[in-house]
Amino acid sequence: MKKRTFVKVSSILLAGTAVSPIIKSCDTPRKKHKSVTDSSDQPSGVFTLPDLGYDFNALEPNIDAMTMEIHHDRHHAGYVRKFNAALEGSTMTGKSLNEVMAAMGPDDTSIRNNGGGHFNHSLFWSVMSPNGGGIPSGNLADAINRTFDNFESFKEQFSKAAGTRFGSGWAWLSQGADGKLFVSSTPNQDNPMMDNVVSEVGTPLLGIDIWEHAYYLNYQNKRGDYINNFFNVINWDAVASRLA
Ligand code: MN3
Repeated sequence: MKKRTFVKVSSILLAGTAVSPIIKSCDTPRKKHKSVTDSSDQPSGVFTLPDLGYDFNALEPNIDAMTMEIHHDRHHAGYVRKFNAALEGSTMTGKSLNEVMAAMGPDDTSIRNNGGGHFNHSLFWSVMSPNGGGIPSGNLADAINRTFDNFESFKEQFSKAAGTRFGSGWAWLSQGADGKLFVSSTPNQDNPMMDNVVSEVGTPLLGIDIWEHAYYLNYQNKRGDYINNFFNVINWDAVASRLA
């Protein structure tokens, strides 16, 4: 099958099977973290693969269609499936995704890896857009300038965190409980929501997947180019909407 046909057919298949769009979280002041997906509409213990919200090829040339399709339909779908299986019969059944992130311990291996995988990828799709790029404005720009002096300095720090992570993992821009922003990096599928796992805890606003499956088809070993081009697709409005 030709690549174009393949992508088109797959998009139709995806449209038919995706069951839960990424829903912007509502503000609940007592919550420590903002949701990536609104867990209130999901049955207890049953998490679903969110729709991308754009076509597989929509982020080209920055991220290629084949990578997006495999990443979403196979990698993320696999995390969701294994996460649901791991939750069955566990004490975390019935908790929201945010609650699971906060409650899990370092030894809850399958929930940590697959629940983290579900949380991280749901956020990742939502902070990218075919109309992305540019620089943030408003409150987010102010917060970035307060913490990092200016956007370029933030970009440098974020890119360094992503570029120097050894092996697989993520780099993050997060907001701590004190309201301040910080950049961090986590291995594997860990994230700053995991209170009992990571040292720098906060609400992730922006995350970049730096597993090789996120870029290797197009960029091979040039992780730096992938990180740089990721900035062309960042949906800063979506990032800003996650600020407390
Ligand atoms: Mn990934």
